[in-house]
Amino acid sequence: METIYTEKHKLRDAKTELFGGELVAPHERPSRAEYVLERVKGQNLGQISAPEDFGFDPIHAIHDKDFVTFLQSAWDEWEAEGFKGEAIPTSLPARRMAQKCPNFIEGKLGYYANAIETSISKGTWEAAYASAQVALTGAARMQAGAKSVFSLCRPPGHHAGSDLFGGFCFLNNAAIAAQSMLNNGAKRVAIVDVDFHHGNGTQDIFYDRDDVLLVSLHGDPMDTFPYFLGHADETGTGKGEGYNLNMPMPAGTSFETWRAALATGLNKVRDFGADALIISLGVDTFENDPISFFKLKSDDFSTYGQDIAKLGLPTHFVMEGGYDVEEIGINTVNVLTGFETG
Ligand code: SP5
Ligand code: ZN
Repeated sequence: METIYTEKHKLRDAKTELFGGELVAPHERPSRAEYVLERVKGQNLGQISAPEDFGFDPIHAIHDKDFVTFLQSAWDEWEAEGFKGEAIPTSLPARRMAQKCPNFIEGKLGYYANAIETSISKGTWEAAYASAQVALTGAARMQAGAKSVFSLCRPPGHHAGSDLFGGFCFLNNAAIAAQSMLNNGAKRVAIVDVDFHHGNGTQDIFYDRDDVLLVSLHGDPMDTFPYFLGHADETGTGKGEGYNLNMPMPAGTSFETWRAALATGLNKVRDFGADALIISLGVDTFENDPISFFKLKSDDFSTYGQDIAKLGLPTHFVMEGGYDVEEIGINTVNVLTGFETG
């Protein structure tokens, strides 16, 4: 399997994450991608290629123009104010408050944030743009007939909505890749989100559409991030009704239980008649993940990679979360090699 990767991810190197009331070193850090890359090389997964540049059009196909402009200039505007720390909002439009986007950067940050653990730092935009181009290059490989491809995206994307950032995400790489496939001839694309957290951004983007099926397996949002979306009764709206399947699961969920939910999701994908499958591949379901509460072991990742392969669909793996940095490479590449042997 080919891997798409660029060193530009290293430009996303924030110093702060708001965690437990403290500013700590971010869980979403550059070494994550380096562990994965080293394991891809060590297991001889296949060729590693740099992304092409598809420009802004495929990004604007998913994200509001004003939001993209905000992401591009946020750090410069923040720095110009002389603030000493990284860019974090202090005031958010809670219920009934989101009328207008303010002019001042602190207000703009609040307007566009769905979570405030994620500081915007110098280089964040450049890395987020490059990460989207990685996913677009993966999508182009699929259009060209690849059976599978791994887009080693960083920063991740599935919490980013059309005009919202947060949850360590800025641009929704998987959504951008899905739309690009649809714009280039695919009729139906399925996204199966196996990251521990609900793919709230992806859900928001495709909620009223019947050409993209989203299946998400995740920790119950009553008990974990992103808290406000991801319930089982969120099934889509309008013509999108029935094209969103959430499977929230409780703390301590075992692989056996999780695997049965995956089987349900994959059956849904089969019935949908997808031309292609995108896996939002987060490995924060691992038993030792520092911010999550499922109990998957390293071998389980190989097993579910095989399960996914049995669908027989062209499959694009897009990297999302996973924070036990020592094991993230092993667990990620186990899914990919499992898929190849499955
Ligand atoms: C892409 C991705 O996986 N994003 C996750 C963002 C999670 N951010 C909020 C983390 C809150 C952690 N609370 C930890 C409780 C630990 N017991
Ligand atoms: Zn996650």
